[in-house]
Amino acid sequence: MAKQDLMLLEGDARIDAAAARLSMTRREFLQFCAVLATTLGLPQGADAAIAEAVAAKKRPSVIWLHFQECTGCTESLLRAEHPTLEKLILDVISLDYHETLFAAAGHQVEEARLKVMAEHKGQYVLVVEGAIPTKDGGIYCKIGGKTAIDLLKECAADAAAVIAIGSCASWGGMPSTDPNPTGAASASQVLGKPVVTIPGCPPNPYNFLSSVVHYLTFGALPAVDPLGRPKFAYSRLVHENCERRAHFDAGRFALEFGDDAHRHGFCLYKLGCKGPETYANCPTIQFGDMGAGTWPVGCGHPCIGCTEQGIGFQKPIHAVAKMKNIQPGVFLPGVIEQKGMGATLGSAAVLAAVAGVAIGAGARLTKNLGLSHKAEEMERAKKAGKASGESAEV
Ligand code: FSX
Ligand code: SF4
Ligand code: F3S
Repeated sequence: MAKQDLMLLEGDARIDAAAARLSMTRREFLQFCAVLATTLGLPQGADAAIAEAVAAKKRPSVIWLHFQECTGCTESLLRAEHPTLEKLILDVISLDYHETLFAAAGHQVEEARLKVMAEHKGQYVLVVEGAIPTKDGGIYCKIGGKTAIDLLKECAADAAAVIAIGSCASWGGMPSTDPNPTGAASASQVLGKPVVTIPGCPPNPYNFLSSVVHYLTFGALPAVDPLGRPKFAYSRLVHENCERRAHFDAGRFALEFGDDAHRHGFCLYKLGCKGPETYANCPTIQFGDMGAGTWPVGCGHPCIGCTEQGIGFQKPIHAVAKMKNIQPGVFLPGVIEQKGMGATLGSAAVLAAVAGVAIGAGARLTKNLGLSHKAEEMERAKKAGKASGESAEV
């Protein structure tokens, strides 16, 4: 049984060994386990349980299948800028079959897969990357003479758990975009049963790592929503935790890529940001461990809703999002007031306070969007009037 306190791991040589394997100090390793526990929303003591599980090195055998996709899921795991992430993933799992990473080829690889399946019957974890073409008997994706449909069913039959990684395997993703010429379907559709899904194109490697660590620590994958998505990662809208949310609430929007508002880091809603209808933790965990701002909106591009079926690769990029939740965000970063356009912070605060109390959040939203129209007019007037070449205030 896992020890409930980090103090109890004091002097445990396995912790030092695990830290050394990952090129971390003992402190960094324990801190990392604490971060994973927090990401997973686990109670006190879970950090010690995670540290003990990772240190014990009981790595589940993993068979990783590739179907219709770009291999971005694998790339995002392995090309993570933080070397620790890749090391950790390969340390907590035993990646026994992976078509992209295998040095061997052909019959040798097929034999390896069958061997892993026989030796770890009922115990291995099956990871599925890519959609499965179902049209015309599944002939549009064949590996070793077998269709993706047959391979998936064969490997899933004796798996302890199935994880669909990326939007393609989770709900069809890009290959399933209209008119879906190959009949691309999700792993769960082909298997006819729910599987754990980690959508995103690519998905965030931390969400995969956290799910696997949960499995390693507690012997089960994390709690999921009705779409099979781990709740710890997909229960909040991107819009709820977006660093530009204060601009949205203040009615300050970029109207064109490269305009002053865009350069000032204002909200991208009017450029088609799908954050208000997309569930994902991108703004909180970000990508690549490169520091603040390393996620689509942080880089100045609207969220395209890559995790959401019916939005990513389906809804036009310029189409404005449907507002699913207009409650204030959990975390609202401050706004550095910029000169020139939009509402002042003071006026936005008064508006928000008055409107929030008196006419409710829905009306407040309407007001705020109205406020932006004023800003739009000002922006247009400014553009029409000003000589080109004038530099923006950034
Ligand atoms: Fe690519 Fe994976 Fe997108 Fe799909 O990611 S990053 S097309 S979700 O299956 O390789
Ligand atoms: Fe962020 Fe997009 Fe929401 Fe604006 S609309 S606050 S850019 S998620
Ligand atoms: Fe995808 Fe939007 Fe996150 S495009 S990566 S869900 S910010």
